[in-house]
Amino acid sequence: HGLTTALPAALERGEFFIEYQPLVHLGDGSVRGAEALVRWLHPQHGVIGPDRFIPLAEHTGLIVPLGRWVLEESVRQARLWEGRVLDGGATGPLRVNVNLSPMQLTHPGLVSDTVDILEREGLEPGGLCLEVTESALIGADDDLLKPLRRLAEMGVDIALDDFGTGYSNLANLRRLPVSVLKLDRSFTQSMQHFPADPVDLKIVEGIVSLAHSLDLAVTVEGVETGAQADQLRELGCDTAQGWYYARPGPPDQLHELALADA
Ligand code: G
Ligand code: G
Ligand code: MN
Ligand code: NA
Repeated sequence: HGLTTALPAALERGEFFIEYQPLVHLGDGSVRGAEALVRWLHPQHGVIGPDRFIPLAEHTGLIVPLGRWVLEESVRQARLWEGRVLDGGATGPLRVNVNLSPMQLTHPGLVSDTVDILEREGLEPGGLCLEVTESALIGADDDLLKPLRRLAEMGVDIALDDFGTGYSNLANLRRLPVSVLKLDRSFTQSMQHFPADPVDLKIVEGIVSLAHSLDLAVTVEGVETGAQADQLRELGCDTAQGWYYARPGPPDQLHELALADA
């Protein structure tokens, strides 16, 4: 309908923008990077969230050029943060996480586009993490995994997003070129009540222990309270994201937070 047909012109006119939600190290509270979350500033409807237009862009294939724009913009931003935080005395660079749709995974230009963008902007591959949902990789064959494997070999991190929402085949994790598990928000929400459901605690504990034994880092989403952060830290999670730390916001929010605790 209307929004779908307006998407290509919106991309041409530069109506998309990106907000960044900080990723915080649970051990010491330092800001380590951010997830890039795209929005559409529609001239009539105002700001439209990705849940409303990403499915439309996937349906028409516009997700490929839109995703490439998000990647380019995010990598450029990570490079800008790098200069600002290192000059400001922070201990390390800020990394950027970018979401990939399933259709981008099967697009033949994924690896070369990513390499081109990293080289053009001058960002080390380790400054980028690509998030792929668990459901996109369920039952993935080698052809689908090959580009991700190439990127991982170059040093780009791959995160398994929304982990635990699909019918997780834990044994399958071994063959995926991922280095980060992003535990779905639903696990964090189950820790809202005190005492938390002991079975949920056991499940998270088990996932963390499995992830660490496979050399995967664990990021938790949707952290809204300090009590949740404490609980998740105790369970061994490495990194957290959520309103407790910051809402998604403009790029300057990130280096300001990073420098505030530097
Ligand atoms: O920003 P918000 O929390 O409303 O994001 C909702 C969903 O949109 C998230 O699941 C996120 O993964 C997805 N999303 C946000 N930005 C992008 C993007 O650039 N590409 C893709 N494929 N998904 C995105
Ligand atoms: O990639 P993903 O779909 O997980 O994107 C994160 C989504 O979760 C975004 O829509 C973001 O606005 C939302 N979100 C981020 N932090 C929180 C939080 O602490 N609580 C809740 N309920 N949602 C959050
Ligand atoms: Mn994500
Ligand atoms: Na997610």
